[in-house]
This record gives sequence, C-alpha cells and structure tokens, in this order.
Amino acid sequence: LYTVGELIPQGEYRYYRVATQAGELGVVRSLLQSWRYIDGGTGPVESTVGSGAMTVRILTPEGERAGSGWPRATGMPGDSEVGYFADTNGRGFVIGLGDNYDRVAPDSLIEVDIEAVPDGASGDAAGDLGGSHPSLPSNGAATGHFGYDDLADVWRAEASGPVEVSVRPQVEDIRYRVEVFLEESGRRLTRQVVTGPATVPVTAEGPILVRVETREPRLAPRFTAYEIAVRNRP
Ligand SMILES: [Ca+2]
Repeated sequence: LYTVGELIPQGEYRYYRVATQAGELGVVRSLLQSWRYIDGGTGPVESTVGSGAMTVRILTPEGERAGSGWPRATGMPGDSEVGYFADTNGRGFVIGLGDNYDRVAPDSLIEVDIEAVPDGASGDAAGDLGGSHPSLPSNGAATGHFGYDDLADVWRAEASGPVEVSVRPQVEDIRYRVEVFLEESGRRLTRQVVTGPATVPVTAEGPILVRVETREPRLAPRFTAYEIAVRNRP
C-alpha cells in the first residue's frame, strides 16, 4: 500500500516505476480515502460531499499508454478502481497517479500486487515464430495467459499424423486467432478467428507451432488464462 502523501494539483501526475518479470501481471488498485478538496480561506480543504477522484495511468517504461488503460476512480471514500499491466519482456511498467479534472487528495491509496501469469511453467511465450517456444506435453495440455500487452503466444508440439489443437479460454467470450504452422518450413496449415473454446484439426508429420493472438480491440483489451492442448485424433 502506498499513500499519495501530498495534494496533487489538477492535471499533474506523479510517476512510479514497478519491476516485473515476463509472465507477471501487475495489478494496481486505487482507493479513495476522502471527499473532494475545495478551496478554503487558507488553501484547499476537504469538502463534506463532493466526489473525490484519482486516475491511474498504466505506461510502458517509455511512457506509452499500456495495459488495461487508465482507470479513473471517482466518488466517495472507499471507492476504488483497478488497472493492469501484463509483462512480456521483463522491463516492468510505470504507474502515473493524478487526475485531469480534479485534485488528488493526499490520503488516497494505491495497492500494487504482482501475480504470476506464465505460459507453461514460467515466463511468457514469444509472440512470433522465431526463437524458442514452450513445449506442449505430448498428447496433453498446458496453461497460458494472454491479453493487455501480452497479445500473442507461440507454443511448440510434436505431431505425427492427424491431431487436434484445442484452446479453452477462461473468459469464454474473448475473441482471438489460432494459427498452426509446420516448424521446419514455416508453412501455415490453418488460420481461424474464433470466440471462446475452439478445436482445430490439422495433419502434420513433425513438430508444429501453434500461435494464439487476442483479437480484442487494442485500447480496450482483456486478459484471460487459457488451456491449450494438441491431442491425437483417432
Ligand atoms: Ca502469454
């Protein structure tokens, strides 16, 4: 828990760096602790009923808009909002605290939690075909995560003959793309845009790469865990 500690003027922001690893989700909860500050005889004082406000900006280390966007908490003491950032490269992210439309009260709080959201055992799977990829167990399943800034994951699986690739996102109405490639040649065997659980049949001799990519709109992304499996077809 962090207390803002000062009255932040309207339109100004205070920035904080958060260290995360690839495959971790930063969760930033903002919590209002007072009513709106108004001008009194000797400076700003807390009012008795006006809505307080605080915006959390989620940014890349370069200061670009990222993650869940910029949630704004507004209302009475106790009201809160949550922002998120999914780390894909281990460089962490930046929180900006302030508000474009009002002052932010000094006793406003933010709470920062880091959750593990790996692809397979640890880390975040690369989104492109080059490099190394987490392996799916032979004729079995693994768990991955995508959404926010973690837009695509590529998995590797062995195949010898007819198999089916299945993806089952926890958020069932999330829209995403499934592509299957031959690892050796890079040839694409199939490409489908789906919503919710999907099963894609392919036939391959040798390793395949399965790429999943969230198709939610870029500035309003969502995040979900998913189960992915490549199983032999009878
Ligand atoms: Ca991922």
